[in-house]
Amino acid sequence: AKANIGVVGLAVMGSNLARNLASREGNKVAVYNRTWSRTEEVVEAHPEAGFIAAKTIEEFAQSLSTPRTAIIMVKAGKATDAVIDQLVEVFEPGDIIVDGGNALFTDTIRREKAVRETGINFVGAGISGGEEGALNGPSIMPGGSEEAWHTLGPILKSIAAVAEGEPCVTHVGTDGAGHFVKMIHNGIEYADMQLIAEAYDLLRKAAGMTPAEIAGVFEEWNKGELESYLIEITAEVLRQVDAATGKPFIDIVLDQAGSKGTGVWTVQTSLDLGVPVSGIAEAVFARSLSAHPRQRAAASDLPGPSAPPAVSSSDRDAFIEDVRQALYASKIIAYSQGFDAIIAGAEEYGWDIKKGDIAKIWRAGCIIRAQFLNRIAESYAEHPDLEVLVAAPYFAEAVSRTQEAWRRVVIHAVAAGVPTPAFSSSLAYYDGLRAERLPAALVQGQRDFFGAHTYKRVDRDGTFHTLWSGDRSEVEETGSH
Ligand code: NBP
Repeated sequence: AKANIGVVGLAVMGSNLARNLASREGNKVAVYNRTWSRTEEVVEAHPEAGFIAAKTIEEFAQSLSTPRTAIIMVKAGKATDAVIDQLVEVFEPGDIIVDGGNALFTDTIRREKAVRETGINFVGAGISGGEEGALNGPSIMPGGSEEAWHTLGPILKSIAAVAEGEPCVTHVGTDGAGHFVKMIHNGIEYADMQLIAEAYDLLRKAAGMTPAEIAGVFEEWNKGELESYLIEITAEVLRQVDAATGKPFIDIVLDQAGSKGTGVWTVQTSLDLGVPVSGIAEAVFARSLSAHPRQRAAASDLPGPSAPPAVSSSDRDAFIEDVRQALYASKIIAYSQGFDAIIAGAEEYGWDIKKGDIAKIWRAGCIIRAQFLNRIAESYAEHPDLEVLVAAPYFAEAVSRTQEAWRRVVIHAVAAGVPTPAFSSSLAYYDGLRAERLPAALVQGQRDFFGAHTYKRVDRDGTFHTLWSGDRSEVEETGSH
């Protein structure tokens, strides 16, 4: 019998995804890996999967029923291009090539265009949830054509995570839409992690709590509106004790955060789109700062506040609750900014992205899975043309309820000298967003002064310039401005 689906690339992600596919009723899975010994290893280790193992790419193509459908899970970048080139040689028009790796969405747009010219379908699919998700059910964000989705949809639905009875997969939009949304997911993940880290840092340094005590706080928070996978695992990390030293695990880990680039991509793309994703940017910058040990050593003697405020034991519970509220408010801003980037990307690239559906497919299988996403889905269901997520009734109420605590926490952090870039920048964004007048008017005045960049007036249409080096009278610009 032939296979209805194939997987190319059998490292940890590919082999887990292949096993997930094989475990679902009705699937027969063909597998191929550049290095044959790896294929042998995977096939031998998982006889229950009934894989059809292909030694060559030609054999792989022959083992698939038509339309052939293959998911590529190789290292993003050149390896993906190499595999696509090989598959295009052996596939036929109507077949479907899926890239399930972490591709940059602009690469996906380029690849989709090139592959489409051969009559073969190309689908860039963001797959979230790491190894465990690949094996047991990831959140899947496929782009590509409607035609490809027709064949691919049922297969992806069969392996995706399930949230409240619904599979965590939706056809996000054409060409690179899926990888774009996966990128934003990862950006939001960066912001969420940084915000949680700042909450921890405040409880540790400003309130003097131990990692184990803070673990207890996160466990408590995980029962309320902050309930999420990231809060849950944070409690577990903070509870962990290092076997070798008996110290809290958190204290033996080098405090230099790594990254694989999707956070940077989110920020770079958002800069190009003109979307202020300040929470995500601060999260990326916080990792960058942490990873500069020589600069940090050079600055380590610089002074902090001479009289940092103390949190007395009687104030501790109130402080903890303030931090919880600040975390929730900042989190709302991070997601609001992430959805802004999705809206801007959809407009720029012509994708019809259903925001509520994106929130729904993130409810399970991925790192940012949380109850909270239901509230986002509901907000977009009630108000499909919502200008900005934080202004949706549910979130507006949540921010109104928490913003005083948020301010107290940022003030405390500044006074105590505890860095909270994501808390602080989210609050600044919030205050900027709601401001009736922004000092952007002054910036426009400065730009007009030194560069004759012109300005608009609040009281009438037109484009104006003041003759700053002349008699300072105003002239109206005519023509092509
Ligand atoms: P890797 O990213 O480590 O890639 C290893 C695979 O790529 C092997 O199968 C290797 O074959 C193959 N490969 C390479 Br390298 N160069 C190749 C080439 N020129 N031609 C053909 N095959 C080539 O694997 P991974 O960690 O399983 O990740 C796979 C994808 O999934 C990546 O795009 C990654 O970014 C993404 N990912 C996602 C998540 C997530 O949470 N969503 C987590 C981890 C990874 P070989 O055996 O012959 O060397």
